[in-house]
Amino acid sequence: MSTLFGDELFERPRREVAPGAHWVPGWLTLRQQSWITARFREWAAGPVPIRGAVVNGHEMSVKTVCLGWHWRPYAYSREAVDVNGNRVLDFPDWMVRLGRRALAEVGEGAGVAAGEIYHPDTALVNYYDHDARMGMHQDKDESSLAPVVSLSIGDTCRFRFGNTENRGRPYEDIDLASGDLFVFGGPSRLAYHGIPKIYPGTAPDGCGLERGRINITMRVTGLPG
Ligand code: MD3
Ligand code: FE
Repeated sequence: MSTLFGDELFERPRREVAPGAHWVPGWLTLRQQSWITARFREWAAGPVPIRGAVVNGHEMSVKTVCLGWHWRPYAYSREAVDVNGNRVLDFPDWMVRLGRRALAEVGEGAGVAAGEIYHPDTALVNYYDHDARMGMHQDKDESSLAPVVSLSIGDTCRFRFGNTENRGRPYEDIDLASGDLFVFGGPSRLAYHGIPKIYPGTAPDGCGLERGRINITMRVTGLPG
């Protein structure tokens, strides 16, 4: 249970987990979390409904809806050719501003080219029910190495942050809770990572989500237009 002057921000201090990988526990207020959860319900309804992407003939247990550009395994496109052919929703201006605030929070201007400002143009919004998992992978479908901004809402998960060489050790397991911010820039941008476990029933009252976990990752595709 979260309390005013509770110990959670002392037990989970912000830190740089690896060069360019910044973890800021409790960054979003509950009010922000519940507002974003309400937006998630709208996005999930369409024009491209939320779905598990099919990788090598297997549907992912994690369900994904996209903004700005539609992601399918190994490619981005404006239309969801693997779902219903509809164009995805625009990337919202409020989320561009939130992404810039996230980078400012961790002082990660370094991950963005000199003299440029962060301009995320796609967001992958993932939903994890209690039994959903994401295996260890790198995010390499973007042609830009600009930072990824990650926001978590709902149940806590175990996040496995690995190395840039392979899926195995060394890695560090971190519990990501509702409201946590993570920024992956610099050398961490190509690190292997995954979600081995969701902790059911750990979503805080007031986050807007009764069950499961939402994760938003903002990215720069590097695509034109
Ligand atoms: C480290 N999502 O959508 S967010 C993904 O919680 C993805 O839904 C997970 O991995 C989730 O691809 C993890 C944390 C994350 C996202 C992108 C990264 C970590 C990253 C890109 C590079 C390095
Ligand atoms: Fe990823």
